[in-house]
Amino acid sequence: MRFDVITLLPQLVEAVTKVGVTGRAKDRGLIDLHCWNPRDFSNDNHRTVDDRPYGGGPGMVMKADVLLKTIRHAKLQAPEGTKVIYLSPQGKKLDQSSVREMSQSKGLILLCGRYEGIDERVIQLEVDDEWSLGDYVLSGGELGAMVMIDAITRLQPEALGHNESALQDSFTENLLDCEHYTRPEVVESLVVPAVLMSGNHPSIARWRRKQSLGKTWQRRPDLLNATPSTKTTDIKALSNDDKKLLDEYLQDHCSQEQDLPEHKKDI
Ligand code: 4GT
Repeated sequence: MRFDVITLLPQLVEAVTKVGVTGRAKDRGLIDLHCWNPRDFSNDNHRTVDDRPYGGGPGMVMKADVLLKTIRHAKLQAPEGTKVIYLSPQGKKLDQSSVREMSQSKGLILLCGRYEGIDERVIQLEVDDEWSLGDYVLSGGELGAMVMIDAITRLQPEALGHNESALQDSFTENLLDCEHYTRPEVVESLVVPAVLMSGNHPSIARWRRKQSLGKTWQRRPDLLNATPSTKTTDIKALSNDDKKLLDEYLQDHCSQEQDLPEHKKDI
C-alpha cells in the first residue's frame, strides 16, 4: 500500500517508517511512503504557504493554490482512485472498522494542516473524507497521519509476526482486550490468575473471552450498544454463549458496589 502525505514537516512523518512494525513493513516493501512539502509548490521566493485569515483574527491559514498544486501532483503519482483524506477535529472519529476498510485500498493521500488549518475551498475541491483522532486539538495533522499509517500498516498481510497477530487485538470483535501477564508469577505479592497457569487451553480461552466481555461492559458499554442499565439478555450484539460468560463475569465481580459499571456508582 502506498501513502502520499502532504506536510510541512516531512521529517516528522517519515519517522514512522524508521522504526517498529511500520519500519519493518517499509523495509519489506509492504508499504511505501512519499511526503510532499507544499513549500516546494509555492509561487514566490519566500516559499510562502500561509496567509492571514479573511475576517481577521489570530493565526494563519494554509493557502489554497499551493495546496491544490501539491495535492494534484501527489494524485499523479498515487494509484488510480486514491482518496484524499484531511485530518482535522471536524472529521469523523477514526475507529478500527474504518481503519480496516481503508487498509483494503491501494493508496491514500493524507493532507496535514498546520497553523489554524487550510482554506475551506481545498476541502470542497479535493478532499474525499475528513477524519479525526478524537475531541482534542493538535498543532498539526501529522500525528493523525502517522496514527493512520500505523493502524493501517499493521493490518497489511505479513506486517505482523506470529507473535503479534492482529486477529486477537482489542476491537477486532468490537471488544476491549483482556488482561495480560508474563513472568514472574508473583510481582509485589500480586499473583497471576490461576487459570492462566493451568495449561487448560479451552478454559484459558473461555476466561479471556469472559474478561474481554466484562471489561467492555464495565468501561465501554457503548461498544456493545448497551448502557449500564441494559439487561445482559437484551444485548443484541452478543451471542447466547457470550451473554452467559458476561453474566458469569458480573457474578464474579459485581457483588460489591466498587465493581459496578462506572455509571452506576453514583446511583
Ligand atoms: C486535532 C486533530 C487533527 C488538529 C484531531 C488543522 C491545523 C488541524 C491544525 C490541525 N487537531 N488536527 N487531526 N483531533 N490540528 O484529529
